[in-house]
Amino acid sequence: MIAASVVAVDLGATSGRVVLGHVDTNRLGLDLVHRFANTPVPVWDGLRWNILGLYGEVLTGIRDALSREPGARSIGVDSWAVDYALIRGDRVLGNPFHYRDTRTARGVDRVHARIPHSELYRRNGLQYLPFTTAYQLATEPQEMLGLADRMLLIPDLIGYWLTGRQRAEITNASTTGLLPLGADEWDRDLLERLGIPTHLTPPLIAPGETLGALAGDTAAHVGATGELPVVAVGSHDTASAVVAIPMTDPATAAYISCGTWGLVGLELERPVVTDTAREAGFTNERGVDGRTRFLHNVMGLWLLSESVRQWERESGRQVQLSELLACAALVPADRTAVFDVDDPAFAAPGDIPARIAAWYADRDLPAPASRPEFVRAIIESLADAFARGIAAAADLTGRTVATIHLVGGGSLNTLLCQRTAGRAGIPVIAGPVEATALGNVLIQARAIGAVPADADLESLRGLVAATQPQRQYLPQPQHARLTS
Ligand code: LFR
Repeated sequence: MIAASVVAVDLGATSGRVVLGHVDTNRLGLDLVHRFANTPVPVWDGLRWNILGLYGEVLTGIRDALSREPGARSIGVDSWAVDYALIRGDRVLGNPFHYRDTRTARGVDRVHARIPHSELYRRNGLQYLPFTTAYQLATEPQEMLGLADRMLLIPDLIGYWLTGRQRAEITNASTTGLLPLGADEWDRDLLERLGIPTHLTPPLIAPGETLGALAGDTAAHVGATGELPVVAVGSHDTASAVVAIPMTDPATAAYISCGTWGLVGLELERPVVTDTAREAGFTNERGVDGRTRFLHNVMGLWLLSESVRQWERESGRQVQLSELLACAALVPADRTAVFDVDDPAFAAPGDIPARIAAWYADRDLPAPASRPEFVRAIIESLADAFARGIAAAADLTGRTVATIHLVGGGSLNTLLCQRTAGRAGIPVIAGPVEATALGNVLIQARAIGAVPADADLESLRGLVAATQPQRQYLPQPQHARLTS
């Protein structure tokens, strides 16, 4: 097999990165080329993404990657899910909304007035999340839907701008709520019942297929010398992350993909859409190679990063999270009751510490009294939600979980990893931190032949397990003094 380099673009809700991946059958390495902040913009009518700014950063990253590695063979793009742009011809009709914009509540009411969530769940398998694309589309004025001829999810929009080709990558398309379980076509009947013009949905494309070559002007701008294909990857970031989770025994492994969100669950061969799974808030998202991501969305590191932003706003000074975490590790675990991290009160940007304090006050419980105590309460509450999520996933599927893989930014948080192992009573294997970018790289590598075309996810994960650093955390008694 030939060693190859590919370019992975990974847009997260708080930061984006462009990396070079180097792959052959025995090697998997990443070079971070360009990292940039993703700062949403509050406009009078709601919270929007600065999509053109992000695209500019993507181009800078690709140009830098190609100047470092002119022989790079392909590009793949992934991002957070559910958000979209409406397009007419080649024009984007306005900046896409952020899924944390509160207008989505109106869409939920409108959709559920026509179709209850229990019926939607049987069709699309998705847990109730107020920002699922179907609800967002229900807030669009009719004249906007009438004007548009396409809806493109964020990675599909970036792919369109890079190549001129409009497609919907299937793992991300499954987060719209408009894809029926198990079918590779849009749910036309559902679209019609929701009053969404069916022509808005682009043809689907699967991970591993080629979207198209970099368009001429773009190729010149980024310094591409030959034809450079953009390859569809698991364009939903969580789909890419799960590709790179080093689960050596998928039958007994659970995962937590922990960044802005904590996605807690299992990989299954088939969806589970029982009433109990729906009531427990479990989703069945489409994975790469037809797998099912059976998981629950937990609020994730958002609580921590948004608290830090609030403290920085208040003090006008930078807050060092690493110092806070070290202090938080010294706060006794039994000093704080856990709070419900999934309470919708924590979803929108703003003063999260005040909302946490209010959560405790509303229940006559003592609230954290210092920043380290807030941080400890967040960590304990996240670890508790993670442990409950794993137990529920096991229960709903009849599986026994022997190992929890924790990947993404959260895998660097020793206190979180330790407390998750402690609360779950199951060993946690932390890493890789850049699972999403690695998953993106691996699917490109398979598409261009740098690893065998018939390599299944287990062998791709074997490569991750053999090459990427991981750290094991064993369950410890609840009150043990923690070192970080
Ligand atoms: C993680 C993620 C989740 C999705 C949320 C919103 O980055 O993609 O999987 O539920 O963001 O898009």
